Amino acid sequence: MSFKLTDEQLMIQSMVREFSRKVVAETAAERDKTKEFPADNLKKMAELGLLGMMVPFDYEGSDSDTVGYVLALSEIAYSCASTAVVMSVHNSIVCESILNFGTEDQKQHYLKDLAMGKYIGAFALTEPEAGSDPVSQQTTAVKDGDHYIINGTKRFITTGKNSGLVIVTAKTDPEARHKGISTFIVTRDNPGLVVGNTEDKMGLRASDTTDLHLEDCRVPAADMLGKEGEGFKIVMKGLDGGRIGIAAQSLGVAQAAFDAAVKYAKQRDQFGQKISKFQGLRWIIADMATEIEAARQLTLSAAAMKDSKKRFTTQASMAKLYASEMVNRVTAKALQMHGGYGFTKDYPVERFYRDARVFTIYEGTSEIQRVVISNNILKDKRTTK
Ligand code: COS
Repeated sequence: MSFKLTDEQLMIQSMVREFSRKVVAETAAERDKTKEFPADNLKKMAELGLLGMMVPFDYEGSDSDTVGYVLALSEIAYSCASTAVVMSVHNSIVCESILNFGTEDQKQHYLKDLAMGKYIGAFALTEPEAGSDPVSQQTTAVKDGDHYIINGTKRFITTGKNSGLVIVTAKTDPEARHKGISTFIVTRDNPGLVVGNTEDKMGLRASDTTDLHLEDCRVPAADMLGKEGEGFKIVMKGLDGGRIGIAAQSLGVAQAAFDAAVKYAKQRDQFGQKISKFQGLRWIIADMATEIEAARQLTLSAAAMKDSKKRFTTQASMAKLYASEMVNRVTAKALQMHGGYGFTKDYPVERFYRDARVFTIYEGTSEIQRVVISNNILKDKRTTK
């Protein structure tokens, strides 16, 4: 499959590139130090329509396709990976899940506000003892009249503190496995939604990652997303789209590291010449560029497959696996090319290197992506009994 971007996709790319490099880039290094949440970036991104990118116009979105979204997200990640992960979870998982599974009422009440950026969305699946294996989650939702009462603890929740709405998974039938899980929309004003510990992370430091405690959290039955017992499929479908988002973030950070490394190699003199003249470095540059291009094609291909409404689970996992592993290789090489300077905060590559590290971990580790890809090829399995 080859890609000729449409005029609209090219327009999105160039508009977001300009915004990202002028506005988002300006505060990225400082935010990495202070861990300040990028609320001001997000406010401006809402004005540009970047917080409801794949949401139809009818629900105040930008009605972009996934390819356009991937291009935009990579551009934001190029300047600030912390801002990009907030944008990714909000668009890829939260908006998309409500769009795909929400009732008309939920779309009117929540999706419109999300798309306009009135608040940011979060997605609470992971628990202290349930990461790669979400079926083993302990959070429960018990029916009580026209409400459900949710109790449990969620862990590593992106935008756990700064979101206005959280999609929460819970077991409505603790005895059942996949079919015992349901999803709920829980809003910030719910007194039973309590923010716990905020992680002190190696990278993506301006994006808050927190525990969320659900303490007798009463949620109207009307705020269940999808049907009872449908939660696992909603989550898996959401993660399929989310994984394309992580691939897009990987592309953006890799491109930033690559551009920084090329610039440095053309400026730095050693042994009486620019270090870009040395064949050893030129081969590294060639390998980096090739890997970035391969990841770009995989990511755009997964996005195009999603846009064509075909099942894209395998392609999303392939893109996520390859792009997230690629960005870790590329940022490590870019840092190495900077020599001792790469190890300092005077150059941005050390931030890129730290930010990229989690990409092979969140929204499904590389190992889980390999499980998904091989399961779909072999189709003879269930990983768990
Ligand atoms: N889209 C729609 N439905 C899906 C799906 C998808 N991508 N993946 C699975 N399903 C459905 C299956 O069709 C199956 O339905 P039936 O019971 O009706 O047949 C059901 O879900 C169970 O699927 P499966 O047997 O594949 O589930 P497993 O428990 O074997 O595990 C893995 C699947 C391991 C792949 C899954 O648990 C996973 O992705 N884990 C990682 C979770 C993750 O990313 N965590 C990070 C937290 S988010 S930061």
